[in-house]
Amino acid sequence: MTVAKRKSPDRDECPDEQLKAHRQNPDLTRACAWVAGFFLLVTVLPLAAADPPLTGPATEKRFPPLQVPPGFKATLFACDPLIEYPSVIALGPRVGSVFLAHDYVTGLGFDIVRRDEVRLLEDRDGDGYADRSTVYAGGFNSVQGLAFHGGTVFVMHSPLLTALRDRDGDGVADERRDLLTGLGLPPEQNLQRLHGANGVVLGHDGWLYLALGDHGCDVPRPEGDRLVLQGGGILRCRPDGRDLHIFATGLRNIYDVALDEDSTCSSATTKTTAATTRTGCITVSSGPTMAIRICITNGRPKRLLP
Ligand SMILES: [Ca+2]
Ligand SMILES: [Ca+2]
Repeated sequence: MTVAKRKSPDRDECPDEQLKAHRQNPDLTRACAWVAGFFLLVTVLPLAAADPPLTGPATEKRFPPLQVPPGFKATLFACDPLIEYPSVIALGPRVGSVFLAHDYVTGLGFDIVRRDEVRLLEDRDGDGYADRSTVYAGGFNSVQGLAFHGGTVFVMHSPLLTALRDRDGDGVADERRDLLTGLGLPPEQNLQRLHGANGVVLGHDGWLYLALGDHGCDVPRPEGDRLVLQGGGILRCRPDGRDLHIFATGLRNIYDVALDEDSTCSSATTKTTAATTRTGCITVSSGPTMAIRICITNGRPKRLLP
């Protein structure tokens, strides 16, 4: 049984015709080849330029490596153009996702030319590098505190504490409520945009802990009265803004707050004298023996005194 080979027009016919044409007019053939090559380059180069990932092993070479303790590894999860002017981050709704604030209000100078955004940053293919950045919500003052818990994103942006939710799961907030106002000063009255409302964290006890710089607060409480604090401190309220009260004072100008397993708050502060400005840590213990322990060093916490 013989099988007839299928004749390929590309391999058998075209070369003969091309050879014939080349013999008749070699200059024209060479010109056509150059034109074809040029269009091939024009077609391929933009595709190649658009393909490289926005963040990945290659982009890490743009930044000096971090020095980390033995057993740790630091990688660059995201950089520009995925993110710009990042001020705070919080864990996101899925593995490999974080919420992040773009602080244009502080990052672009004294004039407010653009309001802040909360973005959802995602590593969708699981390679350890972010590959998508989308606007979750916009129109904020200088965002300096962010927390995600139970489907709600809490945003601290003086003078507001705002709660966001994405009810339909499309990655964009569709519900927004200002829970509190009067935390620090609005950006129009505070050109440096510091010393106001900053860190927010949801405690293991169900309370929201709010860090406040030394601009203090004057908050109309949902219950109908006001909470006034002169100076910095840590406030506490329910996740819907009710029951706001002062958790700790005497902390001067703190920035951010963190909790350990015993709901002991830690924060950072500065102490300025005529000669120096020093930064250190504060711990605030709650409960029946509530105590404030302050230890200010040159950036290195010492053993805290009772
Ligand atoms: Ca990725
Ligand atoms: Ca939505």
